[in-house]
Amino acid sequence: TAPDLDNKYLTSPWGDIQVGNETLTEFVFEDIELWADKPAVTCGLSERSYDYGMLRMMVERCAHALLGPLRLSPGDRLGLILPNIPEFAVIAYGAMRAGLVLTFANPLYTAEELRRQFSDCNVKAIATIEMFMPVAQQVSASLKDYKGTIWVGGEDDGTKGIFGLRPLLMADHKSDLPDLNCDDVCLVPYSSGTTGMPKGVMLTHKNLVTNLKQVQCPSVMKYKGEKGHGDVLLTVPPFFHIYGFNAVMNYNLRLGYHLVSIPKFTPESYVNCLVEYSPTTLFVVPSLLAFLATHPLVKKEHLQSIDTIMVGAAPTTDSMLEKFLLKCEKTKDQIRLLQGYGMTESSPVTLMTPYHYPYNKVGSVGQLICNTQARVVSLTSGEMLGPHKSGELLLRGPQVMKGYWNNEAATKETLDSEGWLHTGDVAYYDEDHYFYIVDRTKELIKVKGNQVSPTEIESVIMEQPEVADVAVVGMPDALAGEVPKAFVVLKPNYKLTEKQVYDLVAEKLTRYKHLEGGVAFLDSIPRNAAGKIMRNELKVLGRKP
Ligand code: AYL
Repeated sequence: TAPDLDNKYLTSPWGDIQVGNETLTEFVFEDIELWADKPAVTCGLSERSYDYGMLRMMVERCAHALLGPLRLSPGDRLGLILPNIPEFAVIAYGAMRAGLVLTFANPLYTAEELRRQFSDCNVKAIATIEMFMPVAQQVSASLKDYKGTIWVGGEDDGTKGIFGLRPLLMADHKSDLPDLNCDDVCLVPYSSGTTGMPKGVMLTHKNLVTNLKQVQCPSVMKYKGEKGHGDVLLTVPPFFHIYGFNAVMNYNLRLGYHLVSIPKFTPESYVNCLVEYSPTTLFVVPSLLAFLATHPLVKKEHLQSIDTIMVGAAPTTDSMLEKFLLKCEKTKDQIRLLQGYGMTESSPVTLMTPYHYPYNKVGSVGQLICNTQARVVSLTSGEMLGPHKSGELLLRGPQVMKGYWNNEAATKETLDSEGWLHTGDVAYYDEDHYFYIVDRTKELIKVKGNQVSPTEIESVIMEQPEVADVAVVGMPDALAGEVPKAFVVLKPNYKLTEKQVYDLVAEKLTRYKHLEGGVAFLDSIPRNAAGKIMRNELKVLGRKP
């Protein structure tokens, strides 16, 4: 199967399927009658659990309440500051059924990070839990035309515009639910894309539903069990990231599986879930695979129920996969280690290893999923490259975003006129059209699967009066994958210590964005003629002891 270079792109070996014309909530619950009494989503910490019938009823009531007492209108933005708890599903599907547009953020974000995102996309209401009520109140105070806060696990407080989720659902409000269009934007997650600050990624029902269908294509992803017949999935990827939201939560609830998750990862709570729920499938990021393979708390006995592990969101090494198999004393025939590759901008999946893939493809992120096309182009000439030649990966398909919210310039830079998404990743494909990710041309730093925008950290440091120039790059890290390191140029006669720079960032940004790679002072930042920071040079410099 030589690539047809004249054709100028590769197509999926799985062919094309019908794109989704359902709305997300409708699609997820389409087959629910087959498993209405089966557990849908469980909190592995509190053991709080809803079955499918209960979940759908709560979703329906939530949709009515959002348009009723909350006074939201279809198209309004709802911001979630929620960890992985069962009520995440209730509110997310309720919001989508009501025609609202969801945006979510890491609940450990600082007020500043949340304020920036939520005011950028005009959030009108926030849903959160008790622990984050103070930060939610702080953020909402600066939002225009704010309608109210939904307090999961809390009670009403009419004077402050606070609505307890339980009383909202118990009251069984009735409002007019709108007719929805599958081309409507329903989710705006934030991603820094190839450059700059995090931007709102406009995803439609069609984007998300089509991606579920593409991944579901039976030849691509197959679980041991039949639909809804007892497979238990343990997930760590957060529902507030596109991986956990679409590729895990929506995907598995659509198929009737039992989804177990924990709101906060600790080695003990995770191992406890392995023992308590005997999951058949794990969804992980590479740093969690490393945890399973190397942490002394995780024993061979804990891993016996597992037959499939899905790894995505950052590069995984072959040696880590081997270490994991050694730990469970299983062979590649007994545990399928599947990889997925994608971006927030593509809902997210574009490449996946098929359920049965040849052993000599270990290290590959797989093949193009249905309806997805790729080009690998030379970084210098932009020409389409043949097998085993590395270049920028471009992707096209019905799962690719509509564009960035309120940012035409960034949209134009990322989505070209022919609809190709410029990933900023360097990849090659082999003679069988398996893809391998080898590098990144974009600035993005990935810390334990989390996106870190160097621009965001740089802008915090730049605010300091002592600072003349700054550049942040990702340095390799055995556990986290990468960690950010800052290179700082001070103004003449000004002083700052490494610790002061570290603390400055730590105060403004959430934990995984802290400068664990260190701080170094330079006389100048290397820039090219166009003024662009030469990040590769800094990465080499940063490695020197
Ligand atoms: P974002 N290998 C190497 N790098 C990867 C991989 C992978 N398997 N997956 C994602 N990346 C990097 O928006 C790559 O640089 O989406 C890419 O451009 O947070 C960037 O991460 C996108 O980061 C799944 C499960 C895809 C998860 C995802 C990833 C969603 C992350 C398919 O099945």
